[in-house]
Amino acid sequence: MSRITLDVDPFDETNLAAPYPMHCRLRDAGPVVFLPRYGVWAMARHQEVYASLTDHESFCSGRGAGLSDFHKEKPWRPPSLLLEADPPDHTVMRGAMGKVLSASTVRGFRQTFKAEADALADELVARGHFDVVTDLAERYPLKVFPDAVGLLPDGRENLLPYGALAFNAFGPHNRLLEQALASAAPVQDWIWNACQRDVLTPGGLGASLWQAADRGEITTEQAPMLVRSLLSAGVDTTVYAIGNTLQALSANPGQWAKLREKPSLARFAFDESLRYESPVQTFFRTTTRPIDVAGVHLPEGEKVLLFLGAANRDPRKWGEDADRMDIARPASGHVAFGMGIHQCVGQPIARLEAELVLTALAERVERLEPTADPASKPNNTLKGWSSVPVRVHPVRFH
Ligand code: OVV
Repeated sequence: MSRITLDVDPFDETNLAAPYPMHCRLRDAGPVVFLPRYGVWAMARHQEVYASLTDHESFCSGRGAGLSDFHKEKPWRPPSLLLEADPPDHTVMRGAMGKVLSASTVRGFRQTFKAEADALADELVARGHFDVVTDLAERYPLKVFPDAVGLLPDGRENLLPYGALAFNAFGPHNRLLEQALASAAPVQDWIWNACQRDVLTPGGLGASLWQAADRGEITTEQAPMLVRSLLSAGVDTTVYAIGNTLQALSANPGQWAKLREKPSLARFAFDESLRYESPVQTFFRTTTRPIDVAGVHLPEGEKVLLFLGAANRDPRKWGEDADRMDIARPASGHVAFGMGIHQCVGQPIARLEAELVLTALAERVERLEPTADPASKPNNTLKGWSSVPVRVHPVRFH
């Protein structure tokens, strides 16, 4: 089959803010299409995205999970030992990180995370109106996650700019990346310092990674790099995820009502929201060999752009109402956390944070009424909002 090309720019700010019409074009054009603007291939259907994510031997991560090919260009920072690595090296790092972020460790955070979620919900309900993003989706993870990692109180304002930089850096050298890089040096210095053993509180996730080095499971050079992965992937992702979930639920009062009726649906509501508006929209892979995708030939060493957010709305997988948010829908099989060996290792923490925030609000709030249109927050990889103002209609007798 001959190659299908499509003249779209997925990193243009209009498409970043409103990607869904473009997703439809990409999926309908074919199982894999060539984007001449960047000289890369793109997949936007669930079947091919899923298949590529689970075939790490043919679609590698070691040449970068962004547009830049680490075989051809110097990475903006030393590559992540987790995200930007392949087996067998990746396997060791994933084992160490998986142990530190295990379900049982994360169960230990529930009490303190719940107390913070309840206190914040009480405060916001008492206030009567608030901004879902700045007053909740940013505040909550920025409190509980750095505490869990064991960061000192000072300098935490560097975490969001660093995450924004890391996720913009997966895209092209456009205005967004240039802006993020402009003021990045002090942020990067602060982050690297925060990864060192002597500044991490005993008992935290960061200290656990250093203990893995003490036990010889990883080296003392690898330990701070894995702490850096926590700080790169653990903040903005959850901020966008919680913001997107509450934006979607406030815009769909019927869905909020379903959650109110049964707050134990919180985890399902979160999965459906991840499917419906995926915080991480895209990742790249690089072909390790010539490979046929649905009859189309891809050479070795080609960048492939995987549209997670488009796969999650593919009507071929989810049916004709894929664009509708429905918390009763079985959303499992979405690829918002990725799939395969690189699937998000921090999921247990992300899910705990979301569950507790959603439950605390569902118990206290009859309705979250949007009081203005949400404002989108442009990023080369993340889809979300910079502002979502709402009025609270409280439950009468909580
Ligand atoms: C931005 C990002 C996403 C996922 C993983 C990492 C970074 C990492 O540094 O490992």
